Amino acid sequence: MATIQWFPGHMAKARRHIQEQLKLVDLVIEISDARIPESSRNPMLNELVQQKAHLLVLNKTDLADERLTSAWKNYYQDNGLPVLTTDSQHKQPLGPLLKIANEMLADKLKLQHERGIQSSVIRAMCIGIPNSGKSTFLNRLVGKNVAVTGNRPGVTKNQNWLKTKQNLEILDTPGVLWPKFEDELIGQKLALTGAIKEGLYHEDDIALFAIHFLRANYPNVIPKVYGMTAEQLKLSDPDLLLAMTKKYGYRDDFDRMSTKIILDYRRGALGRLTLEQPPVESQVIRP
Ligand SMILES: Nc1nc2c(ncn2[C@@H]2O[C@H](COP(=O)(O)OP(=O)(O)O)[C@@H](O)[C@H]2O)c(=O)[nH]1
Ligand SMILES: [Mg+2]
Repeated sequence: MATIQWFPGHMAKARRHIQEQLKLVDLVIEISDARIPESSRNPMLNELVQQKAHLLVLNKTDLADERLTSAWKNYYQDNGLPVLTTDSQHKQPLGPLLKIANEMLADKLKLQHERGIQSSVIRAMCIGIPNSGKSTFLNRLVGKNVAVTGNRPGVTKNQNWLKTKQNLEILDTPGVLWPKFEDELIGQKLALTGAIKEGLYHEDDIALFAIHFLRANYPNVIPKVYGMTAEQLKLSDPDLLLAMTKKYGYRDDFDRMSTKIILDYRRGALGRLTLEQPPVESQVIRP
């Protein structure tokens, strides 16, 4: 589905680039989309990051199901991956990020201190698939504080650091990695959330996926948002899409209706809907 975006050559290049950047940082901040926490992660990232401190940011929580966001957080943390949940479009994540980062790197910072190194700067980089919110997150972290510092000794040329108000510096260019596009269902979730470029999927396929998902998981949405009747809800997914198209006065232009459904989902007009769930044991509510 989205294979066109990532030729093997592009992937190898992205990988090499990130390997170079990784040498410069103490902490890797992986950004994924809280609506599809697992599907919006790069399949190779764990292997690339290896022994570096690695934090997962579940971003766009304003659009995700709160209960499932905390379930996903439990799930990753139970598996040894620290998690920060945020909505970087509206919230300032610097405070919570610093707290976690300083905890994660406590040993290293203590060692530096013992060696008489006064500055306890943490160097970090953001990595994620396209559209997960890397730029938004970075902007929010550094705000107007974009005091870019150029080439440090031993630092790759043209690699600039963004300073935050505290002891955190971040590479100005986030690492972009490809999503897990080989699985059709994952591709559909990526397309619905906007991680795949327009033109690389058919709107009607994605709308049908959305309709199917909504009926199975959030059955009130279609009747409530689109005013479909109990009788119409007995139709098959494609026939329901046609009925919705007619109701909106789009005649037989189901592509137009499909685009509407997709955009409605993306802007949160269908509610806060997460498209995938962690294993059930992570879904137990914890204090
Ligand atoms: N609702 C919401 N939208 C977000 C959030 N973070 C980013 N976005 C939006 O998601 C889209 C992609 O964000 P961007 O930062 O460009 O992603 P990048 O490709 O990873 O750099 C933009 O339209 C952002 O406004 C968030 O936390 N909540
Ligand atoms: Mg960006």
